[in-house]
Amino acid sequence: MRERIVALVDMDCFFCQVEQRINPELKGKPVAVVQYNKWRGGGIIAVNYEARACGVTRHMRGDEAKEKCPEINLVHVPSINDKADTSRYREAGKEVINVICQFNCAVQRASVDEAFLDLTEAVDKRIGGETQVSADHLPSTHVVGFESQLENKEEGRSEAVQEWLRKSDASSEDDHDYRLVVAAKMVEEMRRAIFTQTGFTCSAGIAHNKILSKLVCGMHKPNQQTVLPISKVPFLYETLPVKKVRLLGGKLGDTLMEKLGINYMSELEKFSEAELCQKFEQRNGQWLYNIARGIDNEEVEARLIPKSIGCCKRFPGKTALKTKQELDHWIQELAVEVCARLDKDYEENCRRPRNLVVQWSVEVGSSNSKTGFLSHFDQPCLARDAMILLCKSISIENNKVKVPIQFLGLSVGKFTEERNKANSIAKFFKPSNASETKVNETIVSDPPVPEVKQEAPLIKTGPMSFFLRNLKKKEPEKNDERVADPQMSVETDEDEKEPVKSDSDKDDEKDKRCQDEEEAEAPCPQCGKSVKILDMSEHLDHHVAQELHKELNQSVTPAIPPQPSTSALPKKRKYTKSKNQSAGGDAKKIRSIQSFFNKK
Ligand code: DCP
Repeated sequence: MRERIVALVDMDCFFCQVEQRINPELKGKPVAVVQYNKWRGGGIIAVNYEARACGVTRHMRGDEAKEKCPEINLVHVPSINDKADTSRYREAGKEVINVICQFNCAVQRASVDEAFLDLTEAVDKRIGGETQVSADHLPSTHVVGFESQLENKEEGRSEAVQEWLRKSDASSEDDHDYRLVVAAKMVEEMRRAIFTQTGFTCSAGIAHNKILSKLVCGMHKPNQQTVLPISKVPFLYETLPVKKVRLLGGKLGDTLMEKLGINYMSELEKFSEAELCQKFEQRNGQWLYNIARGIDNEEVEARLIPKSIGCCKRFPGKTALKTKQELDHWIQELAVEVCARLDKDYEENCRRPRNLVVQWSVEVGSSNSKTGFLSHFDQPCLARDAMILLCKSISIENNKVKVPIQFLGLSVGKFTEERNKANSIAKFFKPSNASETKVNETIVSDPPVPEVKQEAPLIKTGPMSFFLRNLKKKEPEKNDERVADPQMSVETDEDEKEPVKSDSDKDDEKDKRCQDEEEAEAPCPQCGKSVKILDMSEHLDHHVAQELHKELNQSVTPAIPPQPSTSALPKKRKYTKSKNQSAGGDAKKIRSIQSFFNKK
């Protein structure tokens, strides 16, 4: 199998660059972006490289930064109703993505300021017509394992790149390195285009997979890129602490180090696959065995829009939320932001979320979350549902919260596209030839769940718009390792940035959260059967289909095949054009319904 070529593009001190573009007077000066609050000048969330040179770091308070670097410019994140407004940074991130998309590769937005790119095909296409790549084409490239002894850094870098180019033979059968050479040239061009079109600089990591590209991306910052030839992985691993690897920054990394008694990635290679599987379960074991050899099969998932939309706020120290009213107030505030962003997202992407997640922390180092099924997208419903979800899980007596809340987050996710609105199952049965033709010509990969749900007679929403009443409580709750740092009062885009944790921690947390969300179950309001919340839409969809099926059966007579059990529901259904569907008529519609059920 030919090796994938993956790049990670990460903007340099992104929020600072955005502020410097707005106020060009700040260019070339030390700048930090501060999430302002009254305690010691607020918390710093981004520091530019000039300020870093003076010793200013993220997580310092504004006052501390001033002590370190008196000439520093502290720019406050804009806020609305005491809540950070990060929209200018998100918009700037989109501009960058638009430039990247000009380069015809699969792009996975990984956060507000970084994206993974799969350059495999683009590189293969280029190789056909590519003339020689010279060091001049790679003016900001570094190559792991190729270092020069020259004192002058730039001369040393250039000499090392030339050495790498000499060794990467385009004509050799093993052309892995040559493909990386071509990719490096392409990423140089892309980064130049990003700068020309947006004014922002970025850095990049180029390797054969996501984990490796992420590992090397930050090695030479700002405004540079680093390539990792596969043959140099052992060299890199020799001094690479286990916890630096994406997905190993959290609990798995700790357990790994403890159980195997290792500190560096190179030590992991000594363990057999069987040993690793026995100690860390099959899936983890195999993954560990592979990653110890620089192998990671995770694809770049072509995705330009976030998987979830959310926001959060910290309430450190004395500001912790102590009453039901305070909780209610902040849930309302968070819901305003989520809904505003949801509306915008709907306009841009025509999709609706299926679930709602409330997260909270009562102490540093602990985090809890609850997931509910979401059917209404307006602020009052979302806030009410979130409040119900939260109150089900925390202790409140006489309106007092037993253990004050230090962190609160709201997010919605598991989006369903409504692009095929006109093709909803309900409309499928409408006797309009025009709409029918349209339906028949469209391949629908995911049924348009929300409309159908609302049209279905039995699913009308009561005072609660999702199935909280009987939501199963998952124990224990304190396994979602998010750290809430009382020193920080940073609000971030839940999908995009975690305020206080390393990237690897973030990935681990996300995995855990996803797992929790996937496991949560609730009884179906129609048949009472316990169904995974994430499968609820599809399950309800099945009821809708049954209802429609029944209605139609009463008006027309053809035989209908037995209905399938809900467990036979596939994850995704494809409605393809069948011969029988080419013209209007009830009998033909019935045949379509039959095939709908038969496919299950
Ligand atoms: N961010 C945030 N809270 C954090 C971390 C980051 O709000 N705890 C925001 C500010 C950053 C942006 O996200 O500018 C991108 O974060 P990065 O971790 O990529 O860091 P920077 O882009 O600031 O710097 P670097 O050049 O080191 O990537």
